[in-house]
Amino acid sequence: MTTTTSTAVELQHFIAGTWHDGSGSAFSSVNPARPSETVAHGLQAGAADVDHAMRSAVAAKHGWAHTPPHERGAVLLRTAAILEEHAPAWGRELAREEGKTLAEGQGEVLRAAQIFRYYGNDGDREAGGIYSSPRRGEKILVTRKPLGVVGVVTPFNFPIAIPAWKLAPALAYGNTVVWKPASTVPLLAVRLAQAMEQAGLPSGVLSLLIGPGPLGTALVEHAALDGLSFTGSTGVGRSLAAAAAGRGVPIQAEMGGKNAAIVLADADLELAAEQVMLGAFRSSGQKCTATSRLIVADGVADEFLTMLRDRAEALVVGEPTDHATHMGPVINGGAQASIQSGIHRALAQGASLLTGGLPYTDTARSTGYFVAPTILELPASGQADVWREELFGPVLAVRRASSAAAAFDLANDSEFGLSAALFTQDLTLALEGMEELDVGILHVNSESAGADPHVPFGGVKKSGYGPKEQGQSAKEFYSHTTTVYLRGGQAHRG
Ligand code: UN1
Repeated sequence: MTTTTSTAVELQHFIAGTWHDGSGSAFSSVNPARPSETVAHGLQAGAADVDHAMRSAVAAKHGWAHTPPHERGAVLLRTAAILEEHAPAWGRELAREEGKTLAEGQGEVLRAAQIFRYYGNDGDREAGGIYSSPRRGEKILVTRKPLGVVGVVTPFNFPIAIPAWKLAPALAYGNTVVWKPASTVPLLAVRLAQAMEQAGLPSGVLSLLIGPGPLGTALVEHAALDGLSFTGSTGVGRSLAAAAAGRGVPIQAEMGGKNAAIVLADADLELAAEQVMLGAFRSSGQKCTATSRLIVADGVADEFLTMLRDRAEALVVGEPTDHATHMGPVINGGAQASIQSGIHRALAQGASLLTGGLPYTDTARSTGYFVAPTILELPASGQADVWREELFGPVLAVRRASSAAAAFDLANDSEFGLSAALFTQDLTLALEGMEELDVGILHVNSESAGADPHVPFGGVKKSGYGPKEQGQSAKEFYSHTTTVYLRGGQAHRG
């Protein structure tokens, strides 16, 4: 469905097994490193397209739910192979459209393939349970069935991996899907839908609609929707959750984080410095799991902050598709402005700037949406919005702690509880951290970001709403149980 003009790709929407122009207004995505360069353009999907997609998902629902799980899995496995084959090219497109580095872009396409492979094989694993009954001649079975039509709303920062970890389980467990990706990164969404089309996904099982936020609202308000999975900002997640709750639709919403790295006095500082850098600055800090707070033990703070500053200053920031680059731009001008204003506010509230903070002045970077890797040390007390609010950019806020217990308290000083990274070589302190830190994901001696398809992913406190993602949690969200009391059809003899 796509034709490449000079550089820009023409976008269409995938509905009922074919590619259509949208019924909405014109839009385009741009390269955030060189915003004058259009990556893809087309017409947005509109409300009529949502209805068309939902009707096609309803029409396909029975057939897909009754397709043997092994056959559904085979489509996912073929998708994985197509993603692997195209990882070099699509990873480059991802870097061009989203701004993460080439290595991260290509790695992300391969990660999507890995997720499809995991769920592609899940039909061959257990599909329920069998229990004994307190009554003679009876067994109790717990079977699983799909929810039906599931809406999927995904953010810009992982244009193919986050869609993969929603679409793959939704489809593996027999749901049909209507998917709305972030309109800032439509091209990779198109690539993923093309891969599934080529893998033989039956018509109507997946629809892709590209458009602005209100499309997500139209989805959640559609009478045929049976479930919704969302990843994105806290504000949008809460409003979709409220709308879904009002209609009795189950929702899974993965939202904000203000994730801390805690470096205790006994930590291996080289290891910690390397991992904190990755956590804070990879993908320009645009991960819900990124490290945006650092809590460092008093005794090692000066030494550690010097190590960190030197490393941050050695990062190569620039063109994402250049192999030497460590960090690219942020997604758009709005994000750049809001991150810069968060930095200014922190300085006005008494933070001291360890490195970064200022806009780039060279021609190449000042025309793109670049933000310098920034480290801010905060005063011991007082108001500091940067300690609480997610900036979603390459900004690390630092506080010092006088003891491990004080460090854990500081880490918990957040309405969010997605992930944390704890650096220590002391097993007792690691165990204490496991007990004390209120997070959904804890990394001991590794960076705060990262996820694997076979284990639960998601936060506690206000980071998430509804069931977590991945592993067993995905099965629990994307299917429901039917408890079957099973007896034979004849009078019980003995
Ligand atoms: C990761 O840490 O590699 O939106 C993945 C996000 C998360 C995914 C993080 N849902 O950043």
